[in-house]
Amino acid sequence: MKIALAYAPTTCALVPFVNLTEAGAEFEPVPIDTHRGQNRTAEYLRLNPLHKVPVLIVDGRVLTENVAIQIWIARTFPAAHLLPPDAWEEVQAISLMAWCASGIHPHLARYHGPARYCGDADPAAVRDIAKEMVFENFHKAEDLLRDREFFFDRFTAVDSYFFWCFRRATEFSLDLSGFPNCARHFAGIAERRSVQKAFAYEREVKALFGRT
Ligand SMILES: N[C@@H](CCC(=O)N[C@@H](CS)C(=O)NCC(=O)O)C(=O)O
Repeated sequence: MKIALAYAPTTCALVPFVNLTEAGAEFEPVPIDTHRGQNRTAEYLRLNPLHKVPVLIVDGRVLTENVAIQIWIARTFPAAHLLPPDAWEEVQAISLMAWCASGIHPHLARYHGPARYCGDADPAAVRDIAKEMVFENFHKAEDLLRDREFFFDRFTAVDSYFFWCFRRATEFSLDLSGFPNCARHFAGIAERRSVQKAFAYEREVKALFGRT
């Protein structure tokens, strides 16, 4: 099986990179320079008309949307236990990934690029609201991670997904000191070999793209 992953530094493409690595899958990351519009070329838009990363290409077939990509990885590499084996817990994990994708990520995007969401209105107001929304969601995560190393009994795809959400917030000048459980989870996941490998690859790609 030939697996390729359209990847861009600092983006949510980190999540499938980490999970494919956790699964021991052989895959080829394909670096996409979104700052230079490589996600808007005709070739890329044929893969994903919505010009987003990640895109997973499996033997020429294209899969978009992070939640679906993580489920495919978990089902294709069951030995990695990237989703809990119990049916109820499995759907709880999918619910949490959907929450990362639709409940947290859009607010992070609004905080990062408020001007895209407000026309002529004040981007600072959009940013303030986005911050409130991010924090509301991190409070939920704070409860879920109380006295826990992972969201479930062991590492799952939910951990890498939430890890990316929290990491994105650390890249903004936000005071995250009110989220000690999230910060502890973040530090623990950051130590995993899969994440260190993803960070090393990210550094490589940033250098390739001439970014610091
Ligand atoms: N719903 C998509 C969202 C992916 C997404 O927003 N990716 C961002 C990077 S984190 C992106 O590619 N942005 C570039 C663009 O929108 O042009 C998913 O969950 O996979």
